[in-house]
Amino acid sequence: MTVAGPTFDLVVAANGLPVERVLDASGEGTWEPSPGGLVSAMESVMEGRKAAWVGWAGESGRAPEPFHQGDLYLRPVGLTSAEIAEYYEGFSNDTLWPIYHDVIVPASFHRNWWNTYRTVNHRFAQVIAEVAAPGATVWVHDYQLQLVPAMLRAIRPDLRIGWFNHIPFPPVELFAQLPWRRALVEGVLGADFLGFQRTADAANFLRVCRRLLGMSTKGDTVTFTPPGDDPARRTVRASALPISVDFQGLSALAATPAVIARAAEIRASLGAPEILLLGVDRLDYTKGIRQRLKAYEELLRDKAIAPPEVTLMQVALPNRERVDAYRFLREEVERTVGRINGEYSVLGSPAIHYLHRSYPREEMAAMFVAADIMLVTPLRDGMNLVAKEYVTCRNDLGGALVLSEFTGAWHELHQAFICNPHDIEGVKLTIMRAINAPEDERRRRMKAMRKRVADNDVQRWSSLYLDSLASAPLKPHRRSRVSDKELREAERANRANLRASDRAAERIGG
Ligand code: GDG
Repeated sequence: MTVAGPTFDLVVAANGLPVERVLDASGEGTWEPSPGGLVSAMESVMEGRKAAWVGWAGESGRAPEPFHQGDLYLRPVGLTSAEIAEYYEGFSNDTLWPIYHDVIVPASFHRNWWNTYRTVNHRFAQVIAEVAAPGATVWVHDYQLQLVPAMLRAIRPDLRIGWFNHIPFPPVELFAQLPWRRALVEGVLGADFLGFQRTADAANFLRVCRRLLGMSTKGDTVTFTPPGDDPARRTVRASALPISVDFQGLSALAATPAVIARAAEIRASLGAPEILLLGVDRLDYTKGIRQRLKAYEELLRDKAIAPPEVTLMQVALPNRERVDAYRFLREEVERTVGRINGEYSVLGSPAIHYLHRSYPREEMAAMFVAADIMLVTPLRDGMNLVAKEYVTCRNDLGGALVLSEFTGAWHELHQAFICNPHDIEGVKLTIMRAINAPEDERRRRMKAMRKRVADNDVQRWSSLYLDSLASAPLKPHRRSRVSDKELREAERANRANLRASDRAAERIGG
């Protein structure tokens, strides 16, 4: 007999739990916060809420027993090692991730990965259905769980379901490459409200609905007839709600004497450089680490800068190392760092301090306080919280942010020193501009950016999101001059056309 577990009015579902098991020296496992953008953002939002979080615990095999962390009930989902390879490393990170990030590396398409993605999404939907109280709000996160909203709605039509995409949503021309594009869109449209980082991402999604699936869109809504037996038309809103950071909490942490003292210690242990450049990224090809290192190497070659006066600290968070593109990236980055250090370091003062590991939050804050120039140079990034964390930590209005225009953060932080990471000459010039900018200009820029983040912090983001979800589902709007019947017929004809091309794509999809 199965015993029913506790149920909750708010359920968050994400690929990973907000904690991961870390083994200490004696082999004992403890649960530590898992690093990464999604968890950083949701941590403070979930604090003090009675809610459940459904996610994979990060290891293969049977799911560990559910457990509490403060008020949060953590409900692990088990994945086999084949599912980790096919659903997570494969379909999520080697098919969707490249397509959603401008195909910086080519995407791989395999039908068995897709089948496993479907299986795992269905398992998530079932687990969520078990922990959601009647009429509960369910907040599904990110590209790994795009089929969950529709699968969950089929099991539990009483729930209010939201989905938020942390990464970019690609232009229709790239999304169209996916042999399973229709199922992915129909999957997220099971939600009542869809959140994206930028207006452009929401617009790309709506364009996909219109152009690839023949649905009708108006403003930020899409109206469609869901597949299956239920003929009721639904209207779903797709809006931009840029994610943010816990401004109050993080700036208070950065103001503590311990963090300030640690920042001074970091500078001293790096040989007290006049100018400390800093990069902090998950080791991902989207983050533009190669381009940053190239620009830095050329500045050293040109003798525009040199250690010991100038040094670069690069923190590279270990990541997805079983996916080839990530292994190759790590090898290349480490080779490049070795070459640059061999060529340009002076005794006791390396040109680059490269750190391939994860640090506690306090240490990250100290690094942000210590750094004169923060380098955020992604080729494509949904938001980039590091940029917002850096300005949040600069209570002293010191430092300067060099920011790629291909990040979501750029849309809010216009006072940063902006660069196009593909333009190496431009990155070099921007770094030098940031280094040489008069102090009062830097302070002015920093002040404006801090105000922007303080006014739009992660608490505001989550309440806007949950309010939008609470006011959904929308009634189908009937103001269109075209009748409902005509719309339905046009949609049907469109669908038939598109289905034919989808079937053709499925035949060649593996
Ligand atoms: C995805 C999207 C979007 C980094 N090193 C350490 C560490 N970090 C923390 C940072 C930051 C987070 O990880 C990284 O967040 P980002 O936003 O920069 O990037 P992704 O992981 O790619 O996040 C992104 C985000 O979701 C949220 O929607 O902004 O576009 O790709 O918080 O501080 N944290 C700790 N130790 C480290 O060594 N503790």
